[in-house]
Amino acid sequence: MPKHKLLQIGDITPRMANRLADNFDIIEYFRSVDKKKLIAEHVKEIECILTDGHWGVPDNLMERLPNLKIVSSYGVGYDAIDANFAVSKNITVTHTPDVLNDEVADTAIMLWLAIYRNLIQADQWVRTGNWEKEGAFPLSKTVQKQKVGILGLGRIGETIAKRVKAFDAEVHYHSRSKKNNNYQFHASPKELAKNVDVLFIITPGGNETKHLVDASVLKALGTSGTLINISRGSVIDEKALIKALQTGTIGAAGLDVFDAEPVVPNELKNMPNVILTPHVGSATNETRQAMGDLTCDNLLSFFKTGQVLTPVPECLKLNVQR
Ligand code: 8YV
Repeated sequence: MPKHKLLQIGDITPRMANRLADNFDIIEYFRSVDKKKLIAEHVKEIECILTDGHWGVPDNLMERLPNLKIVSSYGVGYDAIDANFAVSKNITVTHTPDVLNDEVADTAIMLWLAIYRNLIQADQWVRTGNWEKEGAFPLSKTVQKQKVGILGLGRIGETIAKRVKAFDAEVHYHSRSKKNNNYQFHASPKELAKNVDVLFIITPGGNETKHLVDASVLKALGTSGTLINISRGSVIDEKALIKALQTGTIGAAGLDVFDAEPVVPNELKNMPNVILTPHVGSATNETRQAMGDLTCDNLLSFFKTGQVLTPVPECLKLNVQR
């Protein structure tokens, strides 16, 4: 059987390359110096794309590949892929939901605890010898019995809610619709922010949620409020966030995602009340392996059975599954 030509956008792990080796001929897109030539050479043969949440599918590639049947993305967020366009061309799009819920929720909790308990400063206190020179580290703030807000109560949001219950939190949320649970629903991000001590952002990225957290939401969160973003940089108006942190409109922020990753504004890097991580929400060996396996399984299953395991909702709605 001839192998299927697969356009690989972004990096894949050796395990993924191994799993695909028997069935796919991998054409590396981003490593190629002359991308135009590469595409021209293979334009009619490319049947599938393997990408990730960061790179998505750039440069109208879907439009230019007449034989493209499936885009399999290594990540749950697919805002960098135009899924509606894909569906209109009968191209299936898959992603990796669920297998990363626990990891991303853990990252959110890690940032929260690190901010409230001043983890970075405490570490510095020991390393710089301040413990010996100055004595005990200043007292910090407890995470117990806080009012916790979750913006986007999807699969990962629910997982965060479960975790914060262990800290006796009062859980508040805003989502597109009210859910059947014991958490307190708020009709807008602003109302949610007004009623909580810490606000976790875990709504999908994309045009619908662009700058959902703007200056007015930050003002509502208030001077002692903490913001944790583990979704997409685009959900927050980053300029407004920098201003809110500089002026004390909000208290602190834990940020795993940014507008122009991997470039992070210097203003954020220079603030002591901010903790920054380089988009590592799902980045453990175990979870990335599960995500990689699911990314490959979707491709393998598609070409074997015509079905995929985890299509994006747009594909389900329009029933393009073969
Ligand atoms: C990945 C993510 O970092 O799943 C997502 O949506 O943002 C992350 O888990 C991303 O897919 C890049 O590999």
